[in-house]
Amino acid sequence: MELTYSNVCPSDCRASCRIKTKVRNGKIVGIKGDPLDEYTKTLCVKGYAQLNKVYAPDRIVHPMKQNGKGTGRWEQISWEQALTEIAKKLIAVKKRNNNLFPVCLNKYLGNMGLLSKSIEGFFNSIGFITKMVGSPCVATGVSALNLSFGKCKKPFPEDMLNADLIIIWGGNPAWTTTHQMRYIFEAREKGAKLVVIDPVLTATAARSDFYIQIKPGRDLELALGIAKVLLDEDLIDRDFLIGYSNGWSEFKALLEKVDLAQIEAITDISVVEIRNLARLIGNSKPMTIWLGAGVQHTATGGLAFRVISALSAMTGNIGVSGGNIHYATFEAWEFAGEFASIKPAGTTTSTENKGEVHGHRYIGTGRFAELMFLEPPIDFLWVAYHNPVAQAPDSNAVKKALDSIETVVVADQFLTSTAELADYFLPVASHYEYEDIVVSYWHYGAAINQKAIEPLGESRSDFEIMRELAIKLNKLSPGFSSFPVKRLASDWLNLEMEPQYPRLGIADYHELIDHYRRVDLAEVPWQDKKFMTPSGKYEFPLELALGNNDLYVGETGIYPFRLLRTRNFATHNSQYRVSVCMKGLSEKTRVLLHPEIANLIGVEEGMKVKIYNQLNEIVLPASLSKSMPTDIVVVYLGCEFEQEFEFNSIIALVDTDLGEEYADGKGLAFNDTYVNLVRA
Ligand SMILES: Nc1nc2c(c(=O)[nH]1)N[C@H]1C(S)=C(S)[C@@H](COP(=O)(O)OP(=O)(O)OC[C@H]3O[C@@H](n4cnc5c(=O)[nH]c(N)nc54)[C@H](O)[C@@H]3O)O[C@H]1N2
Ligand SMILES: Nc1nc2c(c(=O)[nH]1)N[C@H]1C(S)=C(S)[C@@H](COP(=O)(O)OP(=O)(O)OC[C@H]3O[C@@H](n4cnc5c(=O)[nH]c(N)nc54)[C@H](O)[C@@H]3O)O[C@H]1N2
Ligand SMILES: [Mo]
Repeated sequence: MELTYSNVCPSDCRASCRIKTKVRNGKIVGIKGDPLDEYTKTLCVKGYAQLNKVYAPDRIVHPMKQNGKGTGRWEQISWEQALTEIAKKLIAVKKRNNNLFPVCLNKYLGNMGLLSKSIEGFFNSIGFITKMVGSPCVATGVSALNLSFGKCKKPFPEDMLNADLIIIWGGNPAWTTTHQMRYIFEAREKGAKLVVIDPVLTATAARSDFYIQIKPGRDLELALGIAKVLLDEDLIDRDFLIGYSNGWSEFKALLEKVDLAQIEAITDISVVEIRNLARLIGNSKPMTIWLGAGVQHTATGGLAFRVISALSAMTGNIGVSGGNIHYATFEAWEFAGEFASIKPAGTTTSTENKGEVHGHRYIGTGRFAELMFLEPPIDFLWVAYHNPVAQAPDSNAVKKALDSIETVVVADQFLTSTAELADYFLPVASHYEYEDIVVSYWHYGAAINQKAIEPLGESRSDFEIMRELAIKLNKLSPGFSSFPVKRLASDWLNLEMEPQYPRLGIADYHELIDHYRRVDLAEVPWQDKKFMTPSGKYEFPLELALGNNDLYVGETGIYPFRLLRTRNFATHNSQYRVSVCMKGLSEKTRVLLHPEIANLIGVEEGMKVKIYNQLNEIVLPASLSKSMPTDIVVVYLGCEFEQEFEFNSIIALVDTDLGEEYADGKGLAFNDTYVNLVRA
């Protein structure tokens, strides 16, 4: 018998594709894009590969215990044993310390389904713990836009069709946001121009009308140069500046002092080129800017975002159709907060913080070196929806921390490099194996994810794992957890979705099976020009003190090349790389460099290069390209399956300039890593 189900890809991705899943005799036999969703009606290469990923031979579907971290001596154990032992550890920690601060949660966005919040719910239910919070991804960018606009809003993705000029600044949608390319191409056919600003001639840059090869981390200076020309040549919108912005006169005074020759010297972009770009920006109406991950992963990324957004404000491109900033919006995620507001058993004193029970100890995500020095120290770590050994900066520091923690539990589908250092591996079900809901932070589409097949082997959803653990804890130590274990997953979904129902025009989330719905955010944000800042106006960044251009220059003396690790079309962060299904598709990991550098160190195409810095050294074959700048090298993220190393072991933990405004901690400047090269 063949049945069709509605699913949705829960990856941390802009697309959140709706999927139609064909199931025969309990097995998935086909997946394709759901035609109901005009935006994501076809899937990306990773999406189609999910069919193989679900049944991949290396997927782990039984709980396991490792006899000595990193030894590989795993034994299959029962859920009963796994949950009992883990529960006993938690009870012991509390007994020993009288609190649960030695328990740490490290979670990110490996799955954006609503039920993922059950993990926070569970930990809230047992007490105040240590949480690694913030975002390795958007913290800097969201903070910056929050400061400028009061809230990070964006237009409908289709609004790009109305633009006369599209600037893609530090992003590579041809690989990371493929669905959007259709609209970019269509806008171009209608006459819009496409500008790409990226140190690398990416697949997106290759399709642009104008490509600016910027030096990494010099976006702030380029944006200031453009703003200076806009001012000098009177390409500004006075009505917006006078009526709806704050701090313009100070910002203007600052621009008056900007020396274009100095900007040219810093950015290596000629004054002529800066002028041309500024004129294009000033004379194209409407103009829209896409802000990608590249800029915000640099030390001055936050300020750069603010000055780049100021280009839109100065030219009157805010609040107009075809204008604005395309980044992300978490306004689409205003759920009831049921999981977040679970209070620990027996607690009455708790203050509200961002709708969440407060009292936990917080530490920024990725800060594993600091984690090791907390007092009281961490004895128990739960990792879910995240692969920090592969993705956090300084992998060796992460490994050291994992090694030092008494009990590490990793919930995942695959034995990731983080899981290799766990004591317990809990096998989670794939999204085809339980019901959930995903709402997109890019196009605000809300989609149901139906249970299409039974969980493989003994795998369980994270929600079931947390619920069962709460039951087990209370059996061993009555009252340990206040998690409402009787509530079914569907009850939770209904409760969390309640505030969303009127915004989606539905009364029950099952209506999403047959109906395409988007959260009712405005197609074009800020049309009323009422900003959500304290002043109610668009805020220019006043903290900017010019002359202080070298906020962070890295260790360029010893390590002359800047290293960028960027995303690959065939992998998703660290995912798909350990899965056999992507072998052969994902290109071999190579270090991309300019022939001049290759010549300097005496290597030819395919020969091995040692990339090294203060953290580590890595050997990779060279791939030569004249399109590369002569002072940077690039490695594509997530291609290193079958490699013996973690690439992030050479990536430094460098703070960005912003992040707290969104996520209790600074963002991560992955792209401020410097290396040297030598023939291996
Ligand atoms: N296929 C695929 N899609 C994905 C992902 C994936 O891993 N694979 N990951 C998802 C996630 S988590 C995210 S955050 C998004 C990210 O989506 P994008 O923003 O498109 O991310 P990147 O590929 O990191 O692109 C960043 C670009 O910035 C450039 N860059 C680096 N440093 C600088 C700089 O200092 N200035 C400027 N102007 N540019 C710079 C890089 O060369 C790169 O081309 O993609 C999502 N989609
Ligand atoms: N050098 C460098 N490092 C970077 C970046 C960079 O540009 N350069 N980019 C950063 C960015 S933007 C991001 S977003 C981060 C991403 O870093 P991560 O969040 O670690 O991303 P993934 O590698 O996708 O890991 C997600 C993990 O969740 C697992 N998973 C999937 N579904 C589920 C589920 O339902 N339950 C559970 N328990 N697990 C599940 C997957 O199998 C996978 O192991 O990486 C950051 N790291
Ligand atoms: Mo990300």
